[in-house]
Amino acid sequence: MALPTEKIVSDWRRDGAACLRQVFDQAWLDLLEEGVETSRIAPSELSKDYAKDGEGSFFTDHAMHRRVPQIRDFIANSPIAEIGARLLEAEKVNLIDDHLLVKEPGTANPTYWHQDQPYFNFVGEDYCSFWIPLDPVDETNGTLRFVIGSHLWKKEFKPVLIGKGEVVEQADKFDGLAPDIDGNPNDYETRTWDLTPGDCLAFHGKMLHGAYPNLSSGSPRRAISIRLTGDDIVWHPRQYAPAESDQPGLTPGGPIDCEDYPIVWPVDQQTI
Ligand SMILES: O=C(O)CCC(=O)C(=O)O
Repeated sequence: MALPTEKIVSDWRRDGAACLRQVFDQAWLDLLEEGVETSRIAPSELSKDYAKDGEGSFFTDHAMHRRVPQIRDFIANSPIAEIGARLLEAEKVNLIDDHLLVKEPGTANPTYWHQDQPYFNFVGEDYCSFWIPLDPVDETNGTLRFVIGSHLWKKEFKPVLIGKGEVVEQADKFDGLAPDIDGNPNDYETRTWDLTPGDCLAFHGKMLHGAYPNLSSGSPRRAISIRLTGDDIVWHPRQYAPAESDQPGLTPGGPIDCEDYPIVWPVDQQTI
């Protein structure tokens, strides 16, 4: 197993995103693919399709590990939890969400620029999303885009619906809207990576990121974002967040351990 090197850890702390090459072998990818296809056949009530006018499909769903054994198995037993612990330099790692993001060929929706953290019921810095593609991806079929260093701006922007760009108006206590990155390309350093299955992208919760549309004619882009947190994360309910913000067992400012946010690392303390 290829754990992140010290250089990768320091790159991701500095830049807010890093590419981890060939961290999942074919057996893990096969299991994940089986889980993703099973999830797509039986979507949950949290699923959405953002495609404009029914052209193509930008399908999303959440928390598949609760109902799809292969996804649970991947999160509990593949290298992902240890990679998360290494990158977050954490004693304990919780799973916050597993988020399916499938952009079919011929889908004009970009993924709008956003940060992840404002969608979730917690605050802290030790948050990392691992975006794991099951297909080769590049700019033509929807690879991710990042604004390098934006996780250090000390700003949190209002969340938007990622496939539509509509602002979540209820979310009022933020630093306004994300800046217009594409309208001012010289003002921001953006970065993308081409990926093959086995690679993944790791990025911070306050990292401004988006993705290209999938304008290819025949290259699907199936990906799952596994979102992990480390030691400094505390409960901070936000009523508009899509995840359950009513957790009677949790106290604002206290730890997030509960059934919805299971421990995945260390292995002997797993509650997933
Ligand atoms: O897959 C995409 O298009 C967007 C992914 C994303 O924004 C995320 O995983 O946080």
